[in-house]
Amino acid sequence: MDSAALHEEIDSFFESAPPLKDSAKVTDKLKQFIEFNSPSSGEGRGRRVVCVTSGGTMVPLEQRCVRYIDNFSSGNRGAASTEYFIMAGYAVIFLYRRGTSQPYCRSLPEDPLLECFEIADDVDIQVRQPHSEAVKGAIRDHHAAVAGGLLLKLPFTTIFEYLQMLRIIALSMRSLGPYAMFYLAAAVSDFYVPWKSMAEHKIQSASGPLDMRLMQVPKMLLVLRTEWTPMAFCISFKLETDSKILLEKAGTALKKYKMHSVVANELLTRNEEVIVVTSSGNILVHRDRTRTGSDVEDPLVELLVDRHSTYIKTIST
Ligand code: 9Z3
Repeated sequence: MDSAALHEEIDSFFESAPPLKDSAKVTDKLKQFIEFNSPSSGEGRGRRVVCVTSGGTMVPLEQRCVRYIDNFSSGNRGAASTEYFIMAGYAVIFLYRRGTSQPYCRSLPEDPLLECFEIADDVDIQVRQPHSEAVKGAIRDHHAAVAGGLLLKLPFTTIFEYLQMLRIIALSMRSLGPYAMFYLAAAVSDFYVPWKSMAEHKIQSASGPLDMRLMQVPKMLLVLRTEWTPMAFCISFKLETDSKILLEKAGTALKKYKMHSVVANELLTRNEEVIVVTSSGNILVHRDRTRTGSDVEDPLVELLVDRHSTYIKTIST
């Protein structure tokens, strides 16, 4: 596809998307967060800022949505990576799917409110003993990150919200030059129903089998990389279930979208190992199997932070 056709598709995607609720509020929050952490900030923070995307995007089939198509992602990759980026000194814009895994909450049980707390003497709420350390740690670390201006959390649900927010974030991060990084771990829909041609009301099953034509979601990665934030360090992810095609697909994405690296992962082994595909070769990264509870995101983020440092040095000389 040539560039004019891609731009036309992207424009038509955004024009037909339902307007983002709270877009002025989101832009305002971003402005403050980026100014606070910017290298040129009077407050002298000068932190690198990474946008971590996390969770799957949802494609509604009806405007008053009862049915939808979803992309699988628990959000664990994004949540864990956010913690490691903050530990490495980055400020993180966490663009996440509502209801998916959150930074600092990964070790809590599935229903933390009901499982971690109990009523004491019919009056006070207290933490149940087995969860006490995990709850304290989560509250302390999360509070430190948010109050310290290191973590901004922005939720999305649909593919329309995700791409509109990603564009706003990218345009806001432009001023950071090479200190900006994108870590695009969200599982993004490939097909969608344009808002204007979508049924308003619940599709009726009495009308028989459903025929539906889905449009291809325009690939925004190249535009993000070359136009929205041309100086940012960009990492995308490639997910496949068939190992035979994974590396080839990741290599194609690297070139086609001019990414600095593509992290290739297979669905079944994604928590054990990933392969970082770069123009100078592939690097296998796996979790430290000698430590129980270790994360693959720990060495992965370490490697990417290192590469980001080299990138900043190359750009500034
Ligand atoms: C990934 O490949 C992520 O690593 C996972 C993480 C979604 C597998 P979990 O959230 O899993 O920890 O459960 N994300 C990218 C998937 C994706 O949609 N990539 C696009 C593609 O493959 C490119 S942007 O076409």
